[in-house]
Amino acid sequence: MNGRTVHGYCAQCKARCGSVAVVSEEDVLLSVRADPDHPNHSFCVKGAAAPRFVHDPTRLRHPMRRTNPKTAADPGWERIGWDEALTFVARRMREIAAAHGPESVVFTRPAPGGSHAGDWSPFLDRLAAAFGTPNVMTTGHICSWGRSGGAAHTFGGGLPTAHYEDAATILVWGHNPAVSNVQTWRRIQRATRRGARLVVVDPRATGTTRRADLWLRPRPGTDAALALGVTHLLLARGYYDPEFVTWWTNGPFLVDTETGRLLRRDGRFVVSDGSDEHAVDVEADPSTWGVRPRLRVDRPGARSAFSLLAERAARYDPETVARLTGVSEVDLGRLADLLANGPVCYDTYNGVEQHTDTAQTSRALGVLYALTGWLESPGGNVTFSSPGGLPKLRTDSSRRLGLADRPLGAPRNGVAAYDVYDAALTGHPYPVHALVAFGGNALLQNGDTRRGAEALRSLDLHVHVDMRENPTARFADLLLPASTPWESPGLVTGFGGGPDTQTWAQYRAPVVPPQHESRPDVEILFDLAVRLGLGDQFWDGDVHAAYAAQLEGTGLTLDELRASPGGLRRPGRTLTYHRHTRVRGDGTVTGFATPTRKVELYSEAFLDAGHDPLPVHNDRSAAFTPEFPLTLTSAKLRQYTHSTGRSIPSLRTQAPEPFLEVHPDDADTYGVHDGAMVRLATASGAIRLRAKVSTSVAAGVVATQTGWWEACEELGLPGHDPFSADGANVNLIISNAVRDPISGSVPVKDYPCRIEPLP
Ligand SMILES: Nc1nc2c(c(=O)[nH]1)N[C@H]1C(S)=C(S)[C@@H](COP(=O)(O)OP(=O)(O)OC[C@H]3O[C@@H](n4cnc5c(=O)[nH]c(N)nc54)[C@H](O)[C@@H]3O)O[C@H]1N2
Ligand SMILES: Nc1nc2c(c(=O)[nH]1)N[C@H]1C(S)=C(S)[C@@H](COP(=O)(O)OP(=O)(O)OC[C@H]3O[C@@H](n4cnc5c(=O)[nH]c(N)nc54)[C@H](O)[C@@H]3O)O[C@H]1N2
Ligand code: SF4
Ligand SMILES: [Mo]
Repeated sequence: MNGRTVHGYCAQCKARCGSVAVVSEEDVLLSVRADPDHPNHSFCVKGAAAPRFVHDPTRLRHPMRRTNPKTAADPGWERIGWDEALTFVARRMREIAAAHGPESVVFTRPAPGGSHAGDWSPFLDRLAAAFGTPNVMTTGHICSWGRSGGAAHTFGGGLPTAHYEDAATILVWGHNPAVSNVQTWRRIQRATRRGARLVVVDPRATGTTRRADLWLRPRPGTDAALALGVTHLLLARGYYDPEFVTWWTNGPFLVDTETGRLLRRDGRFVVSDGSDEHAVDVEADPSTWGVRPRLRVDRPGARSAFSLLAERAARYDPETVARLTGVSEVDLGRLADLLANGPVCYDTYNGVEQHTDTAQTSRALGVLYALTGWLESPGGNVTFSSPGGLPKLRTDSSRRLGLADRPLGAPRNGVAAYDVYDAALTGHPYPVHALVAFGGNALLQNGDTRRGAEALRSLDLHVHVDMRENPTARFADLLLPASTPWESPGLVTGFGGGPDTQTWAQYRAPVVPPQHESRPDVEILFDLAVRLGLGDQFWDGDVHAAYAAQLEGTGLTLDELRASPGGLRRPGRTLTYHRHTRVRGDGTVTGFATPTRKVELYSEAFLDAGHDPLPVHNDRSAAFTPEFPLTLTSAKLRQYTHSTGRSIPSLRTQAPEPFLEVHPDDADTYGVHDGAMVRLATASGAIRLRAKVSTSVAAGVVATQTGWWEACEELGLPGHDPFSADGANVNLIISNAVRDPISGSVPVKDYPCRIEPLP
């Protein structure tokens, strides 16, 4: 192919693969492939489809304003100019803030996991903060909270990164990296080739389970019971690390059996060495305590957290766990044996994030992992330092929607769509009047699609910036064309995942110029900030000055990065093993950033908020009635991120239609045939899908995908009406009413349903 080659990285999902693009003399993007010299040197079909994403004929071309009411099927888009559009938006945002407070303006973005929002979302957060609203709507409550915000209730920060390179046993729980992250999958495959054992916990057969040495297939939503069952075996068989647990967890701390609170003496926590009880200073290096705490303490009035955990876990004996989860006693024992064979690292994701007990499941997994003792060790889960980054603006988040109801949960990080819908429609706890959306597709990707549409119709101002007019954007007052990542700049100061990639930094110059009248999100954000009078917090609109600020502390300059378009290795260390044991200059020990400075086997914060301080399984079997006996779950497809990509022929040929995986026994029971259309119904409605009869799911479980709405004209494949029972929008039939009381997650991965054949 003729043309120039341009190095960069693909930002279409968070794998962020190093890329080499070929661009014609006319600035047409001809091809994109993996950069073999980049540490993230694998690629996927979505990245390879980049030329089509850029030059897709159905892209938005210019800013547009609605001329018809929001109840009309056709918005009556009218072309306008950028200046007019952004002047209007800034004026209306200021008016609404003056009348109702800045918190009545909500910002939103697509999930960085499946979009290029990672390139610019720090600036969106900054704009929200500078404007004075605590409300950025995200899908965090069903996406990443369990392994980031939720894990903080056990580890003090998000789940440390699995260090596959040196692991002997790799535990992947509720995650399918073979589809959802090619870089993680590359690492895991390299590790298994050198002999690491792979254990996967997933109710569905996937590319990841196919490579597993041990595949456990629990019923959806029973993961906490399974984790507690393994915990029981680790404790009963002595397969835990007594040193780590004694010195670095709050296991030895005594709990008042009356109140459930940790005992304190002069503000210090109390341990027992078997003869005496001692108050210990958790800020100090525990080797200076002068006492070796016992793990099991049971005396009248007080017991150790470890004893209480052991007692809790003993409720989950193998027979009980087999009954609750469907995992055999033999397999449960095998998993315990493999965990005894370290180093062990683990990763987890959406499979355990989308349930009514996401928070307790996150804790159950964290506690189980802590017992192995491999945290922050080579081949375990480790914390990389990340120099650089945008200085954060201080804001008051106390009025953030949802935070009063779930102070420990996902609202600490972002606002759930259902709270925005409620606020817009009921005015509770205060009204929402405006939505400023840089992408995202809330109506397709959250339950209660119809209520969501009603809420969007009620807004005084709704701006949507996107490459395409998705069904959520159709309710906007203004629709503004965004550039794809290939037309936008991007800066990464560490690619994450491993020591080789976390030290890699790269500036991506736009590979081709912005198409049509589109503009990169980062430019639009800076322009809007200046028009809102917030230019002083946005480097007076100079994006590259902001990048320079982001690079402070990295030892790199923007000029160096520009001169090395494929990226370069950042100086300095990013990984220190056993960082919790480090003693600082003032004599305090690093420890963990939890209230007890230890990994929390026992969470007093949960207790104080009215929740169980120990991990517990929430039995949802009563939700499954004779009317809705089957469990509906959902998963990602290799070809698409969420609701995007269906118009791209190279992708759509590979995954042409929405489908439902059905086990042969259920197909028999309900009269469903492979390849025939089925009606999938819940208490909230029904949709139509093509049945794929297969043992990929266990009997009693059906699985589909989200995000079906767009047509592919070239292949003659239709779109799907996301509001109709003739469509395939699974979130149309999922209600947000039942939630995890702690995190606010919704059971989109274990939802009661039934199936019927369609003529
Ligand atoms: N190709 C592609 N890649 C993506 C994305 C995409 O849309 N497409 N999205 C990105 C984003 S935002 C995210 S958050 C990640 C998500 O990445 P993943 O976590 O891999 O996403 P899922 O496929 O939703 O869920 C993972 C697995 O959980 C299993 N599962 C379902 N129910 C349960 C359960 O009850 N228990 C357990 N243990 N497992 C269960 C599913 O069968 C599935 O195989 O992927 C990112 N990468
Ligand atoms: N039932 C069920 N529901 C789910 C899930 C599930 O497994 N089951 N998964 C959940 C998960 S993990 C997630 S993360 C959410 C995803 O939810 P969302 O993030 O809302 O979904 P997307 O489809 O990725 O939204 C993409 C929209 O943003 C646009 N876009 C992409 N990148 C950019 C950009 O850089 N700039 C701008 N301006 N626009 C951009 C795209 O063109 C598209 O229109 O869905 C959640 N919903
Ligand atoms: S996995 Fe695919 S879409 Fe994601 S960054 Fe890599 S090439 Fe791009
Ligand atoms: Mo996600």
